[in-house]
Amino acid sequence: MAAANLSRSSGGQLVVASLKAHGVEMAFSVAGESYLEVLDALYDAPEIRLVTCRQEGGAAFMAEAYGKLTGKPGVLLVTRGPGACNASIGVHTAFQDSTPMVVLVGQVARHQIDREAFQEVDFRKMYAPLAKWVTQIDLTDRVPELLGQAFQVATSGRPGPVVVALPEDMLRDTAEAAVVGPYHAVRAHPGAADLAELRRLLAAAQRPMALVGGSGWSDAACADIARFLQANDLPACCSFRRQDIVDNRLAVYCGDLGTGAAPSLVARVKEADLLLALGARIGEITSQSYTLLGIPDPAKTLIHVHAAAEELGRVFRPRLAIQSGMPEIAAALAALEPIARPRWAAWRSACRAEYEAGLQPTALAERPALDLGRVMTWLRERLPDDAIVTSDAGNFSGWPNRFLSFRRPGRQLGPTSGAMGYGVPAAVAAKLAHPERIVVGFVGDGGFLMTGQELATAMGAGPGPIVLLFNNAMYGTIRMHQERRFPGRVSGTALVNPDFVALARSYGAYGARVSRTEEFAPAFEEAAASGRAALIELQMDPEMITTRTTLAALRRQAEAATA
Ligand SMILES: Cc1ncc(C[n+]2csc(CCOP(=O)(O)OP(=O)(O)O)c2C)c(N)n1
Ligand SMILES: [Mg+2]
Repeated sequence: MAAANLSRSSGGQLVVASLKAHGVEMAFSVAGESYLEVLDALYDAPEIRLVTCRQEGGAAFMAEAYGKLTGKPGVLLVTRGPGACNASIGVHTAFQDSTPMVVLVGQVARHQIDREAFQEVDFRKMYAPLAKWVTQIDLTDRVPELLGQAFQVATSGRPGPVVVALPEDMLRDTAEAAVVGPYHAVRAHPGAADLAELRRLLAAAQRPMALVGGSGWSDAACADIARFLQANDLPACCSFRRQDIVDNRLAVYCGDLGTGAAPSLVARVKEADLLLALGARIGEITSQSYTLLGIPDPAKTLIHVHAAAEELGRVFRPRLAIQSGMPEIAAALAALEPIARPRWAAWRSACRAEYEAGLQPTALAERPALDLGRVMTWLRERLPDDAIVTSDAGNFSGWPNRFLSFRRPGRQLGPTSGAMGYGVPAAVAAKLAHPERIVVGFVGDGGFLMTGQELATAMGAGPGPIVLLFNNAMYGTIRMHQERRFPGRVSGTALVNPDFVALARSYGAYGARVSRTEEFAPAFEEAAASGRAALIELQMDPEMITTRTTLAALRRQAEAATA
């Protein structure tokens, strides 16, 4: 416990003293007059780096990415109605991605509440389905208590975002209150009987598969789970955008169940007689639109391990359900006596061989001038073990997801919520947290113009991330769906773009345009050596709508199906 501080303090000072007591080192903000007391108290707290962002959507994604990367709550400060509305996309992302986050929102004065005062919003109502918990602190002397609760709730069980509304007059009032901290995240441990049953079920399996995913994986937990998988020669895949949990180079790793999942992997998971889901919710994307397993009877032995009791048995009925934190289950599995001579060696090596075959770029009738398969293969070799890769939402993300190789301490930070606008802010936040590492942000032309202005947040903050902008002059994902459902009828998905390189340079960033394969490596090296934020625009062949197929092929298939 931190020492009690019983001198008289303003609410704003108690907020900042509490953040310090909970170990907060960085906070992301867009300023507002509703929380001047907090900003002023931060003036006296150089231990907390206050990052001034350009739009609350970007700031919220930065806080979310920081939480995802560090496992500590990402802290966001925004103003009442307009700021909180802009920030909501990051709160929703933290909720779907199970990321610890604490959002402090300035609120109208207590004596004005329910008059629809200037920018007034009832945050308990607004954030009810988006946040794990919402509170409002109405008494200055309760700041330490309720912020303590906020950090506990954000980090314990299934992590998530907590929103704390701070009425501006409460922040001005003074009180004598003991500041407490730090928080202790509470996680369940697997019991001995459950572990014995898990081992018994696994020993009886013919074609088992592990599915790792979700949040809460420390580097040590990843190392433990790799030990368990290797000791049992157990093939493992991962859930959507959680490709960094198992080192992709290990013989047990067999690919990911994202939006561009390899059809061979989907078939293998369907064929498996036992699925050991570790941390994954087995949500809509991972379950391939709920087609992977039967509902509610999964029609195979499902062992489901999750941090939250309410996720277990929610959609799929598990044979064995274990509530546990990931470090706790991983340590227990690493210590479990391995299955002697597992009978699935051939099954495991067939799964792995299919994954390795998928790393070969799909053969095309005509090689495009900018061959993204070759670019990604080069990048896979080039990126160091600790590189951080962030991703926006869009079809371009199929390229890094399929061809890059992920492992700890490197990271893959992407929105499993599918929120566009995530890639650039996440890359900026990751580089602020780890200035010494290479951070590469993947984004489409659509997503870049949602939050690309956060490049300004990276300027003046030392070395910046390298943003790879995949320009196909369209909302490609939606165009893909359009070609499948309404072939040849392009509506609302074509984009007229600015000169992205000139735009990047106007921020003071390094900028380069690449339209041929051989131009990529020198541009990347120049960007890495530039010592500042960088943007490389990849002028794609717009026909290459996924890593596996073209727009023309999709249209032909759709027309043939409706003919
Ligand atoms: C905030 C938000 N708005 C809309 C969507 C729907 N959506 C998903 S992908 C996509 C297009 C992405 O375009 P771009 O960033 O250019 O990537 P591309 O698919 O072309 O590679 C859209 C509009 C979304 N996921 N998130
Ligand atoms: Mg696009």
